[in-house]
Amino acid sequence: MKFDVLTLFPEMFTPLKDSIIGRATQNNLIEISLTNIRDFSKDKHKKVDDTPYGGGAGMIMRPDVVYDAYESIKSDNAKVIYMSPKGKVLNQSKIKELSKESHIIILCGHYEGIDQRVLDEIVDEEISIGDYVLTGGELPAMVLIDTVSRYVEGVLSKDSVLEESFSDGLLEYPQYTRPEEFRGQRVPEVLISGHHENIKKWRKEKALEITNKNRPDLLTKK
Ligand code: 4FN
Repeated sequence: MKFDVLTLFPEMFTPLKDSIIGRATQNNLIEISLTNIRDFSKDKHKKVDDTPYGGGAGMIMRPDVVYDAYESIKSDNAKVIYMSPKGKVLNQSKIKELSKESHIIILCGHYEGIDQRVLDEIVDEEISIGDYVLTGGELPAMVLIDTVSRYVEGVLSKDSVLEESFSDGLLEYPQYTRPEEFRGQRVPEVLISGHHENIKKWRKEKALEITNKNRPDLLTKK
């Protein structure tokens, strides 16, 4: 799976080179290519933005500069995603769907956004990661890369994949490790009992309890 990111801040993506995504890159399971939109400015000051027609505060990214950056990396089989608060909110089923693509181009906005004409020209889908104000689409792009990469064959261990299908869209039950007693708090007795049926039942109850308390919306879904 190849991710091509079009961004004004490619340095923001360096942390991805560590951890699980970094390992997946080294194993050639995924490839992340960063294109600096600023490199495609024809201006002597490397300007990429301008004031909005109709007036208003802030600056808008120019369509010609974004388009030239896109043309430098475009391919016929790629899906172009614009990370935007106007998009549908990303969820696990969309993530699984995207993991079947072979080439994803991710466009990140900055300032007050991007001229609508280049979006209409190149974008297949707008996706949001949630309802809050951000300064740019780079963090959302990293969220997309992290979440989609997990489903690429070979990135996750078999255990993690099994564990996830078992948790079934609920929040997770509480986990414990050694020591058996920490600051007077003991590990729940059932987990030490070795009684696998009871452990399974206890975990299901705890998962339902926390989901019902904090995220009842997850229970009414599906
Ligand atoms: N954000 C809102 C309403 C109006 C504007 C924003 C906002 C970055 C370029 C977009 C934000 C949130 C989730 C990209 C937010 C996302 C962005 C995202 C994002 C600079 C223009 C902007 C009603 C959501 C609070 C700035 C709501 N997922 N504008 O944040 O790119 O992907």
